[in-house]
Amino acid sequence: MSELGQESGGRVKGVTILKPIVYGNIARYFGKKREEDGHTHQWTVYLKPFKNEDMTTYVKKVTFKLHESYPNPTRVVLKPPYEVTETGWGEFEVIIKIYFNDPHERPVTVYHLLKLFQSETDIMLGKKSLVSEFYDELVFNDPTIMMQHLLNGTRSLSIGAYKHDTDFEEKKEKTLIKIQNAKRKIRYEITELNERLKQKKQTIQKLKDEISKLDTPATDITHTETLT
Ligand code: SLL
Repeated sequence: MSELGQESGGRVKGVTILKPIVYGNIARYFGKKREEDGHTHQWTVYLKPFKNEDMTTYVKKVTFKLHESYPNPTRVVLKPPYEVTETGWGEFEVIIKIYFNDPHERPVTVYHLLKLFQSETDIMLGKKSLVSEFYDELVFNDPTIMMQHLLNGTRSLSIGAYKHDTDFEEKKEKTLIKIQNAKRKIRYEITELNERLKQKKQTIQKLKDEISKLDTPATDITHTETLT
């Protein structure tokens, strides 16, 4: 009862629900610049569940804000697949905003840098299209009762795991190794800096000692001078 009291605003305190997502874009080069508009690529920007679930249970709509050079840049997608397909010539940041079925739940914004141009190696490997996608998680803290029901009531779309272009398990391991290496490097740098700090402190102390040795006779001189 107290958990749902007026003061809690109808929220279930202490509950956190995670919804893993994948967002990104695929792009395909035409092979040449199109004469009529100078466009070079077709691309699709998307948001999808990491797991195989029906997001419509809790998602009301997803908007994709494109570069201003596109007609009506804010594209609204009411049902899956949450995606926008376009053609163009340049890369820019797409602002993806996710709205929920419970109006008390604030929309979540995700930023994606639309990628069109392949790396040299990919071109040499003869890859025709590229994928630039990322794993993330929607985090619902202290959800409303309605939202809790919606989030827990998602249905699986089909049997079997969702297949992504990116091997996120591999990416996870590689990222973990990168983080561990970075940590090691930082630890080493901290030790180095601490060692230098220690030496500088010793130098300071040495100089202070020398100053204080000089200080005593100096006062005497001043004294003498004032006396004369
Ligand atoms: C750039 N800052 O200069 C970016 C902007 C905009 C890309 C890229 C639209 C083409 C159209 C299009 O490709 N815009 O429909 O006019 O690289």
